[in-house]
Amino acid sequence: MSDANTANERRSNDGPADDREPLFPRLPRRDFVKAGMAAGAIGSLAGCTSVLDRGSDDDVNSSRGDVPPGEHDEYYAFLGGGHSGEVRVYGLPSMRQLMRIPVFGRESARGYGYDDETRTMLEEAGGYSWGDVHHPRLSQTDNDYDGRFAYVNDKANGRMARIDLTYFETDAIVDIPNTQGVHGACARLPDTDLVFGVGEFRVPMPNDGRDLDDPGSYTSVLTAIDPDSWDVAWQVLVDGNMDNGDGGKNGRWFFATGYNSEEAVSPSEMTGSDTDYLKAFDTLLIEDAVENGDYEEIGGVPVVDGRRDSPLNRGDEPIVHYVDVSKSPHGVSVTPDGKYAIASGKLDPTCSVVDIERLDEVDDPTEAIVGRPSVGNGPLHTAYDGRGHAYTTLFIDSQVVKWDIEAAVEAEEGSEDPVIEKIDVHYNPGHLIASESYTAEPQGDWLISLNKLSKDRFLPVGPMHPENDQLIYIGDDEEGMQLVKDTPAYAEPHDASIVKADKLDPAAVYDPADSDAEFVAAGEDDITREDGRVHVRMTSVRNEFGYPDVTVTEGDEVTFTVSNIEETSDMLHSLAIPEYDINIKMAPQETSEVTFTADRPGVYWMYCAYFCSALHLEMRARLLVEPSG
Ligand code: RUQ
Ligand code: CUA
Repeated sequence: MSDANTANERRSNDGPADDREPLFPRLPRRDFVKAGMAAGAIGSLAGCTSVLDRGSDDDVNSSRGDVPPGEHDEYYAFLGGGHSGEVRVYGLPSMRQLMRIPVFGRESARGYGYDDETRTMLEEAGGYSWGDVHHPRLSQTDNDYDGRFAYVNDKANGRMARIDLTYFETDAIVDIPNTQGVHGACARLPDTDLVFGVGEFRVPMPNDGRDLDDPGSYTSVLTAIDPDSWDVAWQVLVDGNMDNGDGGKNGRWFFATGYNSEEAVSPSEMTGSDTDYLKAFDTLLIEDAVENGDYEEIGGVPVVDGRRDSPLNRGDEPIVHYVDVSKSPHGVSVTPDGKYAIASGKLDPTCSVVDIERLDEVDDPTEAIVGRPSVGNGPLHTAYDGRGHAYTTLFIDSQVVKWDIEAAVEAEEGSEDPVIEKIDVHYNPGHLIASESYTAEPQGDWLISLNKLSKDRFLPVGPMHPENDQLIYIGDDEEGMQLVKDTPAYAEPHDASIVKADKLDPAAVYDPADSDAEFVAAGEDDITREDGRVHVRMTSVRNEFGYPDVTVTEGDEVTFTVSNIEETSDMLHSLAIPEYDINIKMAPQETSEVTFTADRPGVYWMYCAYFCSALHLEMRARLLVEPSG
């Protein structure tokens, strides 16, 4: 770790290399140094971040990864959008943003949260207006992507959501009881028969006003969700905070890192201990416990006690193995061959390599740690290329380190020998992801480093900077890692998943049977009125709605069911109703529905908000609300 002197020396090297006026004022160097503060409360680590001596041009290869206009990418990348509450879809290697999928917040271009179906879904999932998406994971069959679903967490409001990859749309959200902050999101593999949400913040159980200031009694839970019904199947109560998670590849193990084994409530107390737990959940034994009735029902779901002193953890078949790993581990990921779970140290420069099979053989779970290489400062997350290499982000050093997994098992604890190479990234990387790293067979060509800070990399846009997702080519072990692209990203991507494009099969138009509402075919437009309820069923097609005028009475409850009867892909329409805060979108063959109370008399132009043809502006109709009485 560099000391303060070094940091000062580097600071004095400030400024452009020549005397020309910079086009844009460079940031004062102290702002760069501040970046290290992002290490959080661990202020003493702040000086470790240096931005000078960075990014030698040798490591840059900007011609690789070109995708000419009109050509398609080889991969999709799904990135968690952080507190924007959405998932972003990029093409790889172009890093072009292809789509945004709103998940936990309303989004008007898609009518998400505006039409009856998605509005009800958001309301039933707690009615929160935002979420914090970190970890998009994709469904797998036989440890390979099957193109069906993506799953994401809401760290803020303790929810998990499912995205249908036929339509690239959120199709289910569950508001998880007994938890605050669901962080890690992942599945039991090989066949995604359970999806997990890793509870982070410890709270009283149940959190109903009891034990307010008795932190010792707070707990966190791991939640298992049925991937089909999207209901909570069971939960396990554990000691300490949890953080990230990953599933083993053989249908049994699930791993979660944790910090705060101290069970404290202030940052300084949370980092007191030199070790924290990696928890290895034996999900089959937990399912047995649920089956045998060894649980308590809390918040409507079965909760199994997995705390260290639980009767279920006595004897030689504990349901949760508490593996002591170095201080406050953050990321954990299972190697493609399913042999090891690797936890990254965060506040310790090592990664812990846990031999999964050994968990059954050892008395002290800590003996299952078979390697502990020293990789650099602030190791956060680890990805794989399928050639036996691990790639770990070094948050404090602003680097990605490539190291050899088996060499780490051979080497002495704390050895730097397994390290093959480091590349500078810009700056302070959180997650990284390699192509299909979460499957049994990663391609080993591309890696994205999701950097928290971009600082000076882009044109300044005010005090809030974009983040920087950097594309790195890792396909050539001789040449080494090559930085290919910087991509500015709106706050704030966390984890990502990269999948071969041909494993997905997105629909070009809707199957009318997949809409909740009944399709309105050409010529079937109709209006029914009954007891102050008006139901308008109408079509939309270039360049008109089924009715040029709809007249209702002030106070009526009005439902518009609108089908887009186009069969041409990419020909969307919407129904926007000004001053009623409505915009619902209809993709080809899709039917959307919106219900509202017409409580303001007057004329309201309903229009299509998608530029669908030369007569798009003319695509409108009047809502006439007659004064009552
Ligand atoms: S986390 S930057 Cu929410 Cu996956 Cu580590
Ligand atoms: Cu339809 Cu514009």
